[in-house]
Amino acid sequence: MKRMLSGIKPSGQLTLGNYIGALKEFVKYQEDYDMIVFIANLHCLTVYQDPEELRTNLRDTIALYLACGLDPKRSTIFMQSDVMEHAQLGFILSCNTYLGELNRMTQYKDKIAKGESALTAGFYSYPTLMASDILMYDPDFVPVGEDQKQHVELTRDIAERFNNKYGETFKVPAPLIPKIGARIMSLSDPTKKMSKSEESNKGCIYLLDDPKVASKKIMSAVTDMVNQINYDPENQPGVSNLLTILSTLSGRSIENLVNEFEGQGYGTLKKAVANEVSLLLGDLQVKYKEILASGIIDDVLKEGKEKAGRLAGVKLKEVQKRIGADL
Ligand code: AQP
Repeated sequence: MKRMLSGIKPSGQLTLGNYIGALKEFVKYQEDYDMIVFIANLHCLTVYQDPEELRTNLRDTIALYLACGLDPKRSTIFMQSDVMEHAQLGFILSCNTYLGELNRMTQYKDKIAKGESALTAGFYSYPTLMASDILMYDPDFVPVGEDQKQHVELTRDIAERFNNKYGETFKVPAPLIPKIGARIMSLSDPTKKMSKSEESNKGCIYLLDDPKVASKKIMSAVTDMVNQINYDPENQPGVSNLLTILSTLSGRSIENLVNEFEGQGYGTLKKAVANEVSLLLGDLQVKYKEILASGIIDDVLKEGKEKAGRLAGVKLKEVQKRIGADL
């Protein structure tokens, strides 16, 4: 069985973007792949997190993983910081990564372009930790949103470099990008990605939003003056984003939706999106509450830590042997 690996950073409440671009896909993939899914809590620390909030976000993230349908019997679900080999391999890989490569990472370049001066060394080097998260488990595929493709490309370069220097050690993974929904945009600024750490939360639907609040955000989504429902991300990004959300949640093709809404106003499309999103949130939130009440989260994490820890222990030993750190 081919292996797939992915993680989500609990740097805030999970969003509809995380659901459509990642969680919904993970649940499908677990049917056909050996899925390894982790909660990337070390990655959150690149910017300050309130410890109490981080703890809450961690618990909510795991509960939402399970509520979305990830099955701990089929998939390995664990917390990154529970498997200490990640940080150790991350350092070894950072010694096989050039500064020029890190300087070219989009997220770093964006922050520099915005003139941010208080960036941490962890933020600068986190792509090497991400490479470690991936290469540790020899996955065949890494499912990612469009914005994360660059990280998988860097990971591939690091793996190839290491393999050339020290001998075949890591499988070189391929990114897997969903055809639709790889980039859900902000409702208030559809030229920007919907992000959990967005400053104003008007553009972002959180999976734990009250469905009424979520509907309001959708009804106020920014559209355009064209007054025609077309799928045209460049010229009509807001309307195209709404169509993408509706298509991914309803399972209907965009073409089919464009035909159905032909000649109708944006309000009708928004209502249809709000209904679909409300149904999703209502269902997820019932399951989320049941999971929190059942107390299974600790058991899931314990089992995940053991399963992932076994694989990581073997891989790190192999790496240590390759680099001569195994006396
Ligand atoms: N808007 C999105 N559309 C489609 N996919 C998305 N993903 C995130 N946002 C969208 C996908 O979710 C997975 C986990 O991402 P993450 O939460 O670990 O990191 P991120 O992409 O940096 O998410 P945020 O919300 O933008 O976090 P902050 O604001 O903290 O930086 C990935 O597969 C990602 O592509």
